[in-house]
Amino acid sequence: MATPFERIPPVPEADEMIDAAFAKAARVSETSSGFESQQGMTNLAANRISSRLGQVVEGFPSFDRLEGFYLAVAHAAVDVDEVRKALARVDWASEQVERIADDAQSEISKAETTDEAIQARKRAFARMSSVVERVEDALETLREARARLVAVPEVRDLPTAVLAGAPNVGKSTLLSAITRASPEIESYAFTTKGIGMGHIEDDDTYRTYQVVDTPGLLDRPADERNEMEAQAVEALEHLADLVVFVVDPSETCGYTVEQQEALLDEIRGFDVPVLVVSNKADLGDVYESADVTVTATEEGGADAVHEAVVEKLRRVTDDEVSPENDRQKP
Ligand SMILES: Nc1nc2c(ncn2[C@@H]2O[C@H](COP(=O)(O)OP(=O)(O)OP(=O)(O)O)[C@@H](O)[C@H]2O)c(=O)[nH]1
Ligand SMILES: [Mg+2]
Repeated sequence: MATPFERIPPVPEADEMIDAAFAKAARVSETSSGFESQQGMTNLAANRISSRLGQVVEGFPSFDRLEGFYLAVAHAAVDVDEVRKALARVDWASEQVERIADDAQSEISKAETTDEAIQARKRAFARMSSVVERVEDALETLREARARLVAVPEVRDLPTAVLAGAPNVGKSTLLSAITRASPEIESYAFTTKGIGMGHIEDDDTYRTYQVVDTPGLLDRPADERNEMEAQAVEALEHLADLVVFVVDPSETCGYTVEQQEALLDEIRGFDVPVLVVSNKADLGDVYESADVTVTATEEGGADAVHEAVVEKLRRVTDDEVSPENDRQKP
């Protein structure tokens, strides 16, 4: 496993970070005394906090430098703008803590009594805690983002089908119906944010194909996407050898067939073949111009999609066999 996200370190709680730093600093007073001890405590606490905050910021990949699939999934997994703002605030806090320590150093050096030095150190600690507490909501955002990003599956150099369609049409249900669903996949396949990834074995050619579900990216019109999301869609388009577009003609998804068709028109603008699937056949409606009609929630109800995806992706790989698949041939 190697994704750009797997090394993001755990994001500490503000309280926990402050307590640990002050506890460590308190140990200094056991080895020195007077002004020196107050300065040592302040420095140590500030270094602990600012380096911890710095590790958080550096642990996240630079979203500008992400490419291809991982750029696309970053946007599907988290609100990248929100994460960047949170990172900027945590970075700010780290700098503030260092500045507070610098101010305290000069105050302590000017103190005339040990008591004044102690008071200056205490004020510095109080200011540090308040700065860190102030970014606890940013830390919370990063904690959630980390949980989602470390769960991003590794993308392999395999023929790839990408699921698209309005929200709630049954993309995630279809993904687990047509792929080898490992428990690991199941756990994030049904969340609204978070990537679905599954694999299909082609029993005739011994090749493996991957199917990707990126909730939130290919489910609304282009004019509702910001620039970075548009870039993410482009990356996804690049990754896809086939788009499986799911239509819900029952409209129980909350979108009219017309709205879904508008989205389909956009996807047809991609330079990628499209397989149109009419889902929720059990509810009695059919989308007439679909390539296949299925009921994803019924046992074996989506087999026709499985077969169509295999057939289409096999044609892709007949043209260009990827190195990874080549090795898997017996
Ligand atoms: N009746 C019926 N319901 C279905 C069928 N397929 C999916 N559903 C239901 O439709 C709802 C949405 O299904 P999901 O698979 O979560 O849809 P999605 O497109 O992944 O939704 P988002 O990830 O939110 O965009 C769920 O309640 C499913 O149980 C089907 O074939 N028939
Ligand atoms: Mg889904």
